[in-house]
Amino acid sequence: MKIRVTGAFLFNVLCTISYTCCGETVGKRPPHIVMIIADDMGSNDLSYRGLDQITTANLDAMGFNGIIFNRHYTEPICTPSRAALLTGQYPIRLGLQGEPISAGEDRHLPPDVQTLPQLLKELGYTTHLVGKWHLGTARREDIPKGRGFDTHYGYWNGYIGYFDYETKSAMTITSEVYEGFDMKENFVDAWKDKGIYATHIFTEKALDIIDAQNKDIPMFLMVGHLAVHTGKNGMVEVADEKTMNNTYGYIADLERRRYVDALMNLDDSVGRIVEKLQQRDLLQNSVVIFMSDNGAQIRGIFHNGGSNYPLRGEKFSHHDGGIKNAALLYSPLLEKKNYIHDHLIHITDWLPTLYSLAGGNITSLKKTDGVDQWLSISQNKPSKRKNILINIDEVKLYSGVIGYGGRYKLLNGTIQSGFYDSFTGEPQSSNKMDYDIAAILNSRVNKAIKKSKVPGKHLDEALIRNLRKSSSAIRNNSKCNRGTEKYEICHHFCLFDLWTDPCETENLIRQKSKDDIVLNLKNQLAEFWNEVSPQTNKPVDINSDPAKYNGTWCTWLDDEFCIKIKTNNQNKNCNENNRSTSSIPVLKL
Ligand SMILES: *[C@@H]1O[C@H](CO)[C@@H](O)[C@H](O)[C@H]1NC(C)=O
Ligand SMILES: *[C@@H]1O[C@H](CO)[C@@H](O)[C@H](O)[C@H]1NC(C)=O
Ligand SMILES: *[C@@H]1O[C@H](CO)[C@@H](O)[C@H](O)[C@H]1NC(C)=O
Ligand SMILES: *[C@@H]1O[C@H](CO)[C@@H](O)[C@H](O)[C@H]1NC(C)=O
Ligand SMILES: *[C@@H]1O[C@H](CO)[C@@H](O)[C@H](O)[C@H]1NC(C)=O
Ligand SMILES: CC(=O)N[C@H]1CO[C@H](CO)[C@@H](O)[C@@H]1O
Repeated sequence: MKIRVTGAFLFNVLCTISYTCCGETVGKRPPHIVMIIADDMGSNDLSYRGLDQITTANLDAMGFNGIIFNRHYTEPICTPSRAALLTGQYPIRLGLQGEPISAGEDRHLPPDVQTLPQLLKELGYTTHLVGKWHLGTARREDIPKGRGFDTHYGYWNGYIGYFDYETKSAMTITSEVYEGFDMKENFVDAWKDKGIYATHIFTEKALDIIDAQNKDIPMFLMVGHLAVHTGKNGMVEVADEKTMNNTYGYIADLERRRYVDALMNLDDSVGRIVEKLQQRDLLQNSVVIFMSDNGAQIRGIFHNGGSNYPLRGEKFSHHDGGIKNAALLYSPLLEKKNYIHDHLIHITDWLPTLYSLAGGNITSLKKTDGVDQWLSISQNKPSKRKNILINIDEVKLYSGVIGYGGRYKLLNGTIQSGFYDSFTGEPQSSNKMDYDIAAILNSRVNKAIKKSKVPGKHLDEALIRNLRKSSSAIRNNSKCNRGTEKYEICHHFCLFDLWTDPCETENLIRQKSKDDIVLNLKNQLAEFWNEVSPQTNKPVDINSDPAKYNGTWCTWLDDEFCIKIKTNNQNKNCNENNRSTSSIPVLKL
């Protein structure tokens, strides 16, 4: 109760200030911000991009009513991407540029770094995380409530089973695999919810938060869905197999069928969230953002059946299939809507963009690699961003930069001899379905937007077909249709012209005419190399063993609140490990 009063008080102070001082924002209330993140979703997997297998009606409707980002870059893997999103800094500043954090590994966001929820809280927002965290769990101060979120319902580590909420980790020293429950309502184990499909429980919790929101206080709600990451036994789990078979039986590849079913549940979740915002009368002052944290994983551990077609590469890769990901935004505050945003934008840009939109003064931010993109987004103006550091992994020795306003990409090395660099995933157009325009018009998102009576164009068939055609134009790029032909792997330096060759089929590094460009990009990249803060990766800590904590992952370095009940899981896990080491989905790059 006390916190609410403080929030309302802060908001009133802020409101007064904005009435007297802040130019454009006079009289306006800070918008509600809702951010929905998909896990390992491919850029080809939403139907607005030309996919002819399903119609992701809610997400398509969100993009068509708002904005579809065509050059939205993230990091190539989960922990770095989420760190960049929440801090507005390149992961090399945080030591988080390498492998994702393992369960039981003592690694986290640096304590002094500002996070988006912390900053928004200072501006009077209530801040909520539902779903995935994956930015440190060893101490209470490392988890969401310690890093700026008022509430968290969800999991702390990289992924869980969709029903049993268990996750595993390989003890680095003994190489045993430990398993524990990882679903928390703040600090309390959410045993009562075990068995409910993860996408459903996260949706329910998000709706509860919107229902309970005081309308006079701005809200930041981040929903980190488990979908469409793999769950138990390295598979994407579905809500109900029979329904899946009935609905998507026309998709022969069972892995793909599962993925599609999980994705359609995610699409429905977005529909319900936007619908609830409208029902609560919050939508007309909201910014709703959807994105994937990185590209789909096509091969190797955690492969999920997603597709980045026709972009080259997948999760982990510095090619665009790993980093140029699906992203959408809907907001009545946009001055221009219904368009494809083709300007350069990076995941670090959200922090300054949203902070500023919320009434913050970005010159007071301690440090950011992000750029305030609101003008570019809201008015379809060129981006102020000229380059992007893709990432530098100084341990695996691969790095890359994009310069010249997004045109040229320089890569320096790869991982696993290019294992992740060639596959795009299937076009997924073999099961040709008619694009379901009616489903989009009748989607929860489209109906909610119509009902909210915000001035602007309503979707119709012509507008939908037009936008879809523009956003899937890349499928007709002649260079992009070279099938599964092997491309040159970037063992050392490579240069690509992303404007003429968006699928990165031709390495231009040996072209004399490109020498200046190469030199310039090498200099930019070398500068970033000088700024790398070394990776803080640690072995998985044997003391984190869930067997000590009633079979749960807990904040083991700060365990006064952990349930200290020993289970006999330790032996069980050892045996399991012995039986099936090769099929256990724990990450080893
Ligand atoms: C769904 O279909 C797959 C393959 O066609 C089959 O193996 C599986 O048993 C089916 N599941 C159910 C519940 O019918
Ligand atoms: C933002 O902060 C800077 C530096 O603290 C200050 O000079 C500037 O006047 C502030 N701008 C606004 C609009 O308050
Ligand atoms: C791609 O080319 C085909 C055949 O020329 C054409 O029918 C289709 O409209 C084109 N698609 C796009 C997105 O330009
Ligand atoms: C390229 O990568 C190597 C490590 O493989 C590194 O030593 C070198 O500094 C990098 N050069 C540039 C220009 O990024
Ligand atoms: C311990 O775990 C069981 C599930 O295995 C759960 O039902 C029980 O509530 C837990 N005990 C405590 C004290 O949290
Ligand atoms: C068959 C097999 O893999 N056995 C292993 C089971 O685990 C113990 C201890 O970790 C190993 O020593 C065995 O080799």
